Amino acid sequence: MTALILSGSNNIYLARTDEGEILECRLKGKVLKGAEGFYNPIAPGDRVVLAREDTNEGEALITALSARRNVYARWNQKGNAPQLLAANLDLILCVVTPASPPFRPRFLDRALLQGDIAGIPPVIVLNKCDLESPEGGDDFDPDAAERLEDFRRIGYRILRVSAVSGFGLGELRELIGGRTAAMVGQSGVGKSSLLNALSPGLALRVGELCSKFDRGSHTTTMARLIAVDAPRGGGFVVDTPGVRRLVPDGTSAADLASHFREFAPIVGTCTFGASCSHQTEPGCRIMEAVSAGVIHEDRYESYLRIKEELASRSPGYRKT
Ligand SMILES: Nc1nc2c(ncn2[C@@H]2O[C@H](COP(=O)(O)OP(=O)(O)O)[C@@H](O)[C@H]2O)c(=O)[nH]1
Ligand SMILES: [Mg+2]
Ligand SMILES: [Zn+2]
Repeated sequence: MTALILSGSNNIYLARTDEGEILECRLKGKVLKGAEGFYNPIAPGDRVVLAREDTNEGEALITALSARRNVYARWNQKGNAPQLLAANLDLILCVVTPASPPFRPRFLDRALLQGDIAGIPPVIVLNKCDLESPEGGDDFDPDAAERLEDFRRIGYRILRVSAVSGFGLGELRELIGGRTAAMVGQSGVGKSSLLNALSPGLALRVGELCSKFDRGSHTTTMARLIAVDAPRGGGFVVDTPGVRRLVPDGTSAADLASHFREFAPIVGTCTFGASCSHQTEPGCRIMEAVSAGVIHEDRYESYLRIKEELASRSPGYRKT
């Protein structure tokens, strides 16, 4: 029997079988083929094969993992391994706010970068639009507005919503319909509130199941996949826990520039070609683009910081 993983922690997973039954699952044996090398073997969005022999009512064993289309991961520094946040996604919803908490473009750079590495298209979701004053004044820091406008300029779609007022939720629902999406964003931006606003009944049901099956406090700290009423047969959204730092996984210092959307068409045109570090060389088209304002200097700063992180990491990164 096959099933979709909804959530998991401490080697206990919740899975929904194709017949719609929710089962509490454990891995059969220590090793799961296809899950090697990751900090955590299974993530919400994974499809698995279950067996029910020798298990209690409502329980099953995970015997196999279906091949993944993609994974949205981050580098877990403590574990020195990539950590899965979600698998088999059609869309990354990068949730940000104009205020409370303040807009953090560097976090957004990282969330967008990881989407590019994984080959999963992102949409920027600006929640708490009810906090924006009409003049763009008090609550929405002008620097944040300017940075957000630059993300639009380089080609990212920005969807303005409010979980509180309901503004933009129809458009968000339309976007999610028929897809599996993951919400990524700092703690407090309103990921859980958006999910509850989109699907109050369903979110509540999943919440009840989590508290029934999960021991202790893990409920609030784990990613969970939730069904949302939406067009095209509905959608699934993974609510990822508040990730404080998003350290990229699946690229190297040398490949990093090609994963920055507005850098990508320029990479390779530098005088020193593919060997250009984009930091000191004469004839560097990336640095010229920064001077010309084609690349925002904050994006270049993000690029340099992430590159340094990648360069200092042990070479055993996962190649995607
Ligand atoms: N004003 C306003 N507050 C919101 C909105 N969405 C969420 N909040 C509040 O922001 C806080 C954090 O929300 P939560 O959903 O827990 O954020 P998460 O950590 O990203 O899941 C809560 O106090 C929410 O009530 C919104 O659209 N507007
Ligand atoms: Mg939350
Ligand atoms: Zn260069």
